[in-house]
Amino acid sequence: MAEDTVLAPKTKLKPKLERPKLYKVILLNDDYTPRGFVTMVLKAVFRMSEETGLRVMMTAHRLGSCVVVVCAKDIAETKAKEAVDLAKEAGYPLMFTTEPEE
Ligand code: TYC
Repeated sequence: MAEDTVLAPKTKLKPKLERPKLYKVILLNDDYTPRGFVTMVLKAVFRMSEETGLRVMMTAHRLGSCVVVVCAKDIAETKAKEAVDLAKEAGYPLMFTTEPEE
């Protein structure tokens, strides 16, 4: 091997792929949206059972907010919009927000 041959490192450095950030969809309490409507939206948009929907709705009602689901950003934003749009159509101020998980 010639003395001026440059040897390439044997191991290739794999670029580490960052894990995509997960987002929380958060249900916010308000004084106007009927409990039954909130539960219906949770069942329709987030595929919750009656029991889970009731529990999540009552948690937001008592504490002010409740995490509904944790998922990829685009899914979180789409679901939150679907849920808010259903409420708007029905004339209720029900709000869902999204935020990145720590
Ligand atoms: N607080 C509402 C009421 O008493 C019901 C409600 C629960 C609204 C949860 C929003 O995220 C909510 N009619």
